[in-house]
Amino acid sequence: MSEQTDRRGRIRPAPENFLSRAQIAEVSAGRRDFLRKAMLAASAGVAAPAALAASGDPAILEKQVWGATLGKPVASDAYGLPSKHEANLVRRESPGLASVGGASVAFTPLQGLFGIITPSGLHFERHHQGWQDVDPAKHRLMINGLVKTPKVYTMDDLLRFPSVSRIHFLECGANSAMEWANTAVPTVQYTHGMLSCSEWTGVPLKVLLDDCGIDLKKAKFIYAEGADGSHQNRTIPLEWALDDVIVAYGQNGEMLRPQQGYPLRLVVPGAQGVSWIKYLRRIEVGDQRWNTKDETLHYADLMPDGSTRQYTSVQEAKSVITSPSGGQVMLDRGMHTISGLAWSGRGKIKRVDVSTDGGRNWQTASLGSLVLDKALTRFQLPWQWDGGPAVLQSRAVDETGYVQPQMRQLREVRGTRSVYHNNAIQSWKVTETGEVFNVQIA
Ligand SMILES: Nc1nc2c(c(=O)[nH]1)N[C@H]1C(S)=C(S)[C@@H](COP(=O)(O)O)O[C@H]1N2
Ligand SMILES: [Mo]
Repeated sequence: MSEQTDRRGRIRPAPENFLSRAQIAEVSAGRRDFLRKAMLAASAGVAAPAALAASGDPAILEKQVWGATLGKPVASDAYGLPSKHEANLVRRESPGLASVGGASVAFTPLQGLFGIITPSGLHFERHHQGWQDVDPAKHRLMINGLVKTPKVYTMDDLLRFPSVSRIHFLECGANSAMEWANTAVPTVQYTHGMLSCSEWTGVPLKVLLDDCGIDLKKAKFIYAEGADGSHQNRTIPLEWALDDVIVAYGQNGEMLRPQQGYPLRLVVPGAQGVSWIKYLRRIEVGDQRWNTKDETLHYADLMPDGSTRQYTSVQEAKSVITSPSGGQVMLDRGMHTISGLAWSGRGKIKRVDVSTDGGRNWQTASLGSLVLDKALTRFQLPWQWDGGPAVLQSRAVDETGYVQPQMRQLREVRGTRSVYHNNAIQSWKVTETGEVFNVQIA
C-alpha cells in the first residue's frame, strides 16, 4: 500500500481496501507511533519554520535526485497518466458485493479528490452486463414514436448540432444502500462512492425532438434504451426531456470513456444514475409510462409495509464529509480543515451545516467558488481538534429549502430493509487515538 495518496493535511490516507477495525487500528497505531517519534525528535521547542532547518530535515537540506539529473523527455504520442506516487487512488470494488464483475460497481475514491470534478479515470462504474467499447462509426441513435419524422442519427450527424456543456453530478440510486440497517462498510469510497461529477457535452434532447417534429399535444414521456447487452431502459417525463436532458458524447473535454457509455449517453441532471442510459441507441416518444421490468422493480423503494414506491427518480439533497472520513487517521491535534461534498437533484445547494459533536451544535461551512445547479458543491470548515473524541456530520440544505434528514428520520418513513435513495446524514467518529470510523448514532 502506498502512503503517498489520498492524503489531506496531517491525515493519513484510508486503507487501501476493506480492513477489519482491528486491522485498521493495528496499521494506524504503528504508523502514528513512528510519526510521533519523528516529530518529537524533529521539533523539540523550536519555532515552526526554523524547526525544519534546525532539525536537519534531509528533504529540504539535501539535493534530491530530481534536482541533480536530466528529466525525462516529453511524453509525445502517449496519454498522460497520474504520478506513480498516486497509484493508490483508484476505483475499487467492494469485496463480496457482487459475484460477477460485469454486473458490479467500482466506487470513486471520494476521500482523495479536490474540488467538484471527478477525473474521468476515477468516475464510478456501474454496469448491468459489462461495458463495451462501441465502434462510433457503427453507432446509431433512433428517435421514433410520437414524432412527425422518425430519424436515425450517426455520430457525425450529432456532432454537427450546436452543443452545450454543463457540470452535473451522477449518483446511482443505490449509493449508500448497504447502510439502511447499520453501518456496513468502512470508508467514504464505499459508503458514497457511487457518485461522480463531470462536465458533460452534447446536444440538448429538446433540439433533437424538435428536429424530428415531436407531437407536443400527445407526448408525455420518453423512453430511452441502451445498445449494450442489458438494453438498460427507462421512462423519463417529457418536462425533463424538454428542460435540461442532454444527448452527450463529451466528458470533461474529451469523448466519453467506454465505461461511461462511449460514444453516446443520456445525461438526466438530478435523476438517479439508472436513467442516464449509456450506449444510447433509441429514444421513443409516447403518451404513457412504459413500465418495463427494469423500472418497475429496480431503483424503486421497498416500504415497511412491503409495498414498492415507484417513480422516485430525483436524488434528494445529500452531503458527506470526505476528509476526515472513515479509515483515515488524524496524525496530530490542532488545526485541520473539514472538507466534503453536497448535492441536490432539485437544484443548487443553499447551505451546508457541519457538526463536530454528533449534531448538537452546527456551524455553517463555506461553499467553494462553484455552486452549480444539480452539481457537486465543495464545502469546508476549519476545525481545531483538541484530541478528544468527536462525531463529524454534515447536513445539506438545497434551494427548495429541503433539509437532508437524519438516519432516524429516514427510517421512520422507510424502515430498515430499503435499498435505494438513502440520503441520510453520515456520521464519522473520531477517537482519541485519531482513528476515524463509520458510525450511526441514535
Ligand atoms: N446501457 C446502460 N446504461 C446504464 C447502465 C447499464 O448497465 N447499461 N447502468 C445504469 C446505472 S444503474 C447507473 S448508476 C449509471 C452508471 O453510470 P457510470 O457507469 O457512468 O457511472 O448508468 C446507468 N446506465
Ligand atoms: Mo445505478
